[in-house]
Amino acid sequence: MTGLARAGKTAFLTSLAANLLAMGAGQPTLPALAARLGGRRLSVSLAETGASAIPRFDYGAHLDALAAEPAAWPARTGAVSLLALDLSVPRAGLAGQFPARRLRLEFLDYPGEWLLDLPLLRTSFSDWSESALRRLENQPLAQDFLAFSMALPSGARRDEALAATGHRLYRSMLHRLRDEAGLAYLQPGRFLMPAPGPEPPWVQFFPLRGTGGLVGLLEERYSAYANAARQDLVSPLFGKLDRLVIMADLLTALASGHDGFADTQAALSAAAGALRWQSSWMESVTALLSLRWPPPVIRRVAYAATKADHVAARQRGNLRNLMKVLTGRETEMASDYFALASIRCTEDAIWQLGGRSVSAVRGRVAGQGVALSYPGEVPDQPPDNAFWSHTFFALPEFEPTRLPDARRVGMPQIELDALLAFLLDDVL
Ligand SMILES: Nc1nc2c(ncn2[C@@H]2O[C@H](COP(=O)(O)OP(=O)(O)OP(=O)(O)O)[C@@H](O)[C@H]2O)c(=O)[nH]1
Ligand SMILES: [Mg+2]
Repeated sequence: MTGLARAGKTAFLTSLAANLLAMGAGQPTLPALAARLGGRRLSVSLAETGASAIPRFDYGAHLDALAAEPAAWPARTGAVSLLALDLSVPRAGLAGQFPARRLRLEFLDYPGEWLLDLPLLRTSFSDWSESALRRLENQPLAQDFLAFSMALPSGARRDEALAATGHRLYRSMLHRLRDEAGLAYLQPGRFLMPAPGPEPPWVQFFPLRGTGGLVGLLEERYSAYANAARQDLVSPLFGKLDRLVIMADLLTALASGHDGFADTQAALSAAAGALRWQSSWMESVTALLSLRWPPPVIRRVAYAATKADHVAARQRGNLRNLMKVLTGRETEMASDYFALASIRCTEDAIWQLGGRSVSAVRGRVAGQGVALSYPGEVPDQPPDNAFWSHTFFALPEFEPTRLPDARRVGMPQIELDALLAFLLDDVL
């Protein structure tokens, strides 16, 4: 389960756990999944941690935050974590007389920043430097770093202190681009979200054009970084992945304007492009390393545009289609597209705006109480220049619905049920 930073991954896992557990207890929380099961009743429990080395997803803390007065959204995620559920699924049809099938579902909350390291595994240092530097050219927040790299003599000699200074400037610029400019297409991802444990010295690199001793040093470090990212991917943890949910908050990207949207679009297409070759690439590497056959391959991908409760039902078809246009490519994986709200905070409402009725939503906006919102027309294609010339697309930030009873009755959602029915279709 992955998505760019702030895409809504933690909210998704929290809602998924609460709703599956409540469904197992007989609540009608996930209608599309129930329809797929055709009357068979799931039993669901949180799996034991056992001797697992991966931190567990803090389901309890996130539910407590949503149950508190006032309710709060889950905190920003700082590391990889795992949600594991044990399911028992009665068999369908004539096989119903055989014992129920037992499944363990493991969901990995994979930091969005790391998704953008996948394309690096296939890119040389000089190609990466070229494209990274080109993206920074007109970026005001990059001026300190760019001034430093311009001032370096061409063919600069191998110098660890210079490498460290450049790295420090580059990395603090990445942080500002994410936190102040809201950009997502930022590489390398582990500069923003470090891997656990002490940081190896080879992280100290930055993009630089040309040749010479310093470039040689940076290139060696870049290769070491790419190797470490590759090792992570073939570790037992990732080697077991066989389906994927990719999330993006396209509504916020639309509201952030032309440049912000272009950045999200580029980041998504880089990540989706890396996934296209991932299956064939992983296949050979995992087979080689583990002498296992057949190696697991990603066979199902769900693409979800999140926070879809910001727009009324009539607009969600456009949102789904926009996600499809931005990521859709021919692959041998089964894929589907969703307009998802993991934790629905609004209801649809009709609003009289400038003398006409529009399909709006109603929810609690921080500092304003209950308010109506119509963010504007969601485009079903990447918008053209005419779209950006109006500033009518605006998004409020809704407070989470307070959910004191989610452990028992689950929580309101949009299309989370359909997404799960697709993702698990073959095992159900
Ligand atoms: N209205 C609404 N807002 C949501 C929903 N899901 C997420 N959000 C908003 O998006 C923010 C980020 O959600 P998270 O689930 O923390 O996102 P994340 O992808 O885990 O973020 P990082 O861990 O920082 O990468 C939340 O704090 C909410 O403001 C949803 O279903 N509806
Ligand atoms: Mg998170």
